[in-house]
Amino acid sequence: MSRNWWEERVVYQVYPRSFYDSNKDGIGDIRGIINKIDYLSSLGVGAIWLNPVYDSPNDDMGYDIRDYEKILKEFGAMEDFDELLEKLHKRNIKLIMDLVVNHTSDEHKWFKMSSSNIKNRYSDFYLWRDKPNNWASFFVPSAFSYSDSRKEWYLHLFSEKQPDLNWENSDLRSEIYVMINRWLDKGVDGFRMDVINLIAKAPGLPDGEGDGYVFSPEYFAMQPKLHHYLREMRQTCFATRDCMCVGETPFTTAENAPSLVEDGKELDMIFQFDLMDMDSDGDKWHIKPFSVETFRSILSKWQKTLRWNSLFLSNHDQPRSVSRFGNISSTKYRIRSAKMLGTAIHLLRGTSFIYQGEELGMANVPFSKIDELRDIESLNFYNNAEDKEWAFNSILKKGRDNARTPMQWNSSKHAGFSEVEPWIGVNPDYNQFNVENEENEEFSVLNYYKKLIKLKSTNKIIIEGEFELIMEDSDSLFAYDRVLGKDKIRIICNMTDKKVIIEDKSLQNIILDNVKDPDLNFLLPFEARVLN
Ligand code: TEU
Ligand code: CA
Repeated sequence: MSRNWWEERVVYQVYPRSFYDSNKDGIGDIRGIINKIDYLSSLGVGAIWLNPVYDSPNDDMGYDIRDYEKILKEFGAMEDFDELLEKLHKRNIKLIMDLVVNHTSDEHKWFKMSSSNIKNRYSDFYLWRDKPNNWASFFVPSAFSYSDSRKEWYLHLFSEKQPDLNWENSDLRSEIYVMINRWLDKGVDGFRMDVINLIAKAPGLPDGEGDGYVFSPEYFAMQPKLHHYLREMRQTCFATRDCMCVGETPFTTAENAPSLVEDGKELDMIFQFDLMDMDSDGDKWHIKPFSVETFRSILSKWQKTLRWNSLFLSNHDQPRSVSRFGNISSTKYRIRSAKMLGTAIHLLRGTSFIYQGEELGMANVPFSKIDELRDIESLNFYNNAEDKEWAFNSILKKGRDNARTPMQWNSSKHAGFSEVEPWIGVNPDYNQFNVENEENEEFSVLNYYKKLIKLKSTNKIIIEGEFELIMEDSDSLFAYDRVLGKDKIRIICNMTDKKVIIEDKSLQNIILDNVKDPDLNFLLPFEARVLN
């Protein structure tokens, strides 16, 4: 059987606002990405996932779309987008767009029409009620807001400027499919589908159980109707095209996730969040310490559950992985643990997603006051918190802006991202961790990632091999074999700051290692080794 292209290409996620500013307004833009195609190509990645570039008032940094057919002015024009797509394709790099269809902006023309008190085609495009239920939203206390013009309440799982669409309305669904097909006809290679498993809501929007506002995923995630919509969408938009659909699907479990991917009639793969939730105690702001056992058991469970996984440790919603799962107490450990984490995750079976800056070992940002932050989620959380000091500390560890500061290109002012003050401050560590330095430093995280990407996209065993967990009783190691027929590659990662003796030395040939003179008898702190 021939492989799908996404089974042998590594995806690189570009957050356009923070990638490269080409026109000196402090905001990254599409021309900026075009200017950096040589860099993308030098990484060896085979596809780009672009965070939303559509017209938006940016209440939630582009996840509140005002017009699906227009490019955000600050990012450029449709001609720039077309040029980007053409130039990426010339370099054999595919382009995946973000598809945000659980909600739109309240400034979208559909919502403006829908909130009118005169009945029209758009009246039922959103979820209107004469009184709110008790659901809590992701970003604000209540998931309902009142429309003064329509004199009714509308549902918004995210901010009040992100009203949820009513997928039961077939006119709405048709409009969305037409829009998707227009982008596909342009030549884009697929979509990362924002919270796609939330589009179907429980009929009647029943109250969640509990007092006050209750976060109620049992009524808004993974509802039975979801499968009908996804099948219809695939049939109408994707079935005859060679494109990739990855669903962002919070609240999926090993029990229900296969229903989204296993028969190939809905999605190609999903992002599930077990790893991202492993250090949360209740909600994301209450933090639990990292545990190797939990890390290992989550990954091995998913490797066994799905035929094909999406593999990631970071994205634009998550703190930097090296600060979270690695060790940044010294430069040496930071560099080594960044490489170790990349090895642990990206050599598993599935499609690797690398978030911009991960390949440099970019770390969390030492924000010093709340007005340095830009993210609606962090700002709302802080403003509603009683204990501000605790809230700020949680934001330092888990806030989304940790991932959203400018890409670090070189040691010049603003990290070479822009010639003017950027929309969000640069991480002060840019003097050391940046593309230019790391290109010139043989043992940099960047040069290691290039090797990793090459191995991931060219080695048959790494692409196709089965996953087998090994050394499962170790309290320091995450180790596994990738097995194809009688061929085997072994990956051993020391996730702790202690040296670990290796007992099983059945494989002797080191293909890749993140320390200079590896010793087959032991692993140094945060050492990662690939053997055959
Ligand atoms: O994120 C949705 C999501 O699953 C949330 O749990 C997300 O993790 C959020 O950041 C909480 O920390 C997607 C997008 O990736 C995110 O940027 C958007 O804000 C959100 O949808 C709404 O469109
Ligand atoms: Ca710009």
